[in-house]
Amino acid sequence: MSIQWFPGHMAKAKRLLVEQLRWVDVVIELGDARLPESSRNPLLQEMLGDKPKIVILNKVDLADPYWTEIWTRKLRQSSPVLAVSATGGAGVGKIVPEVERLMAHKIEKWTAKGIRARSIRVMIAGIPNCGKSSLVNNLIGSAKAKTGNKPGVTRGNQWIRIHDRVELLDTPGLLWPKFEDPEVGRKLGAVGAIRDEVLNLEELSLWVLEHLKENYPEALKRYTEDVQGLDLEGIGRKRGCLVKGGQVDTLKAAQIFIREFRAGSLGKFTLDRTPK
Ligand SMILES: Nc1nc2c(ncn2[C@@H]2O[C@H](COP(=O)(O)OP(=O)(O)OP(=O)(O)O)[C@@H](O)[C@H]2O)c(=O)[nH]1
Ligand SMILES: [Mg+2]
Repeated sequence: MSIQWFPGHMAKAKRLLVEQLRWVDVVIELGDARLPESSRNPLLQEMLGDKPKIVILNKVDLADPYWTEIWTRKLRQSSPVLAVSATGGAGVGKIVPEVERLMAHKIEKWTAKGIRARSIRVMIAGIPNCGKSSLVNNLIGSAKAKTGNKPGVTRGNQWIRIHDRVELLDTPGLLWPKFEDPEVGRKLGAVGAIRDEVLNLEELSLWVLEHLKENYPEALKRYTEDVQGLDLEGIGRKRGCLVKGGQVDTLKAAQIFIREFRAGSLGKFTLDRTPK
């Protein structure tokens, strides 16, 4: 599957991010809890250098709780980690206290120098569609930042005050130009970080289907009792994607299957397994 995933607006997003970084005290690196490893942008790690950082895994409501626990423990070895649901609200209350904890030392220094403490500036960065704008909205308690169920919704950078001492910068989602491991591209496609228009949805569905057969076979029982024999035809039949002559429209079946997978209607899944 060859994917054009680094369009012009993303190169611009990267430039903007680098420019803004010098005004920023803390970076929230937002990932997708279904991909605790593959949703972390290596480009971003490079750009951040030693800037204080909190890793937040969003969409925990869609991820397998067993793996969320394992991954948060693992990631916590290198930085503070929180697992949240930006739309459901779980864990979001821990974010501002964690930012304040990270900044306590710097604020003390400001005070010692007689500098009036200014707001803490927090940048929120991550792959497209991982819920950055939703998280901003949850933190301010209103729908100020535009969100949408597809990648590439936020285009410009936007500062928003979320607390009397904290300002947040919402940024456009950023991918990196080359996936060293093709599996990472498929995983990002599966969770909706790459525009569907550039994906081969049938191929992607088959890959997701294999992953579920292997790791979450129970989830596929809704389509058939013969889970291991399930294919797009079977899903299409169950979902009524028939064309003239009783043939199955496998593209339609793939679209429905991917939509159900992403929405969590099939269950809670984590695609990144054993931490390397
Ligand atoms: N189930 C679930 N859905 C979420 C959560 N957070 C965000 N979403 C959904 O994910 C989609 C993307 O959310 P956005 O907030 O627009 O994501 P973004 O990271 O700002 O996306 P870009 O601006 O395109 O990079 C929307 O449909 C949200 O409703 C969550 O915690 N759980
Ligand atoms: Mg956004």
